[in-house]
Amino acid sequence: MVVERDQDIPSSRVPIIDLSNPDQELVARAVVKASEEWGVFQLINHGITTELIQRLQDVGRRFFELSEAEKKDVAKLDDSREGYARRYTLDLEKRIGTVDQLFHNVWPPSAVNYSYWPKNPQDYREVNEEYTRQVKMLSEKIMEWLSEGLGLRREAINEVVGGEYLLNVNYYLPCPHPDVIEGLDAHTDISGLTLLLTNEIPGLQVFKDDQWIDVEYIPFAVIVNISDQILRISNGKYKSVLHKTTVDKEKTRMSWAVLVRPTNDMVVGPFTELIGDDPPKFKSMVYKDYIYRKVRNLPFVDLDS
Ligand SMILES: O=C(O)CCC(=O)C(=O)O
Repeated sequence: MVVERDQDIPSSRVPIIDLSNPDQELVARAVVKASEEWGVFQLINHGITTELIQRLQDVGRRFFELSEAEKKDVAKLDDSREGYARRYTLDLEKRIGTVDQLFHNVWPPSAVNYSYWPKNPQDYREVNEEYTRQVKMLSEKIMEWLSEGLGLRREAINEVVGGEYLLNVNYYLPCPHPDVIEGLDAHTDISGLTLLLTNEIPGLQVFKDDQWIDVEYIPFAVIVNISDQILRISNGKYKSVLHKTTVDKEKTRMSWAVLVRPTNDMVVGPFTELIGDDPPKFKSMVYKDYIYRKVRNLPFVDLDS
């Protein structure tokens, strides 16, 4: 397949980029353009095998289909980011958001706590470790292109935002009343970059040009969201995409998000090379302080100019 639609992107369609195109400079330019204009794109022929994706989705689905009692073996504890929990939110229009979620770190080994990884299915760990290896190579390639797109060394972005990888599996039960129930309410991701797989049930929407746009389901495509920390280090050149999810009336929707994020103590702010005569658009912040403010909805106006 050739690179398609990345030179002339219709405004209502999330860019689709074919990584198998031998012209890798064209691919790199398409990734940079999509990150500047959309903050989201879909990758096809990305090198992660269909078989591995099917196995990842199979072990994830089998975990969520266990009884509540069995899933509680990996329950999230109060002060932990990791573990299994059901999440409820209420948005400004009083719609209830609900999703079952499993979080656990997948890389580096020093950040991995296997007590949060399901023991059932038995091949859960092996499959997730192999997926982590492959998705990490893909994310590093994307970060190289994004660094070069800023005129920087290719390792520059990875050195700041590539410190940890956190897996978040979302399980959205169907609901016949989509007018009152949604999945995740509108948000941008706190991390640097998110690489997302979904099952065949559509439901992801992204905000662009004042409207919500459905992200079409492309089998085995990896959806890439640029997130807050890449927005900040690029001094606003790359967008952090606002997105939300809906639930299906009849079928369970699932997604697997790998969040590529700085280590807690990393100071994140615009690269000095990108600052010209104007003051930087964002102040530098320790990543854990950024998380603290964002999860509590504390304002950033005193920090971002
Ligand atoms: O389920 C999806 O498609 C998106 C998930 C998401 O936005 C998230 O995990 O932050």
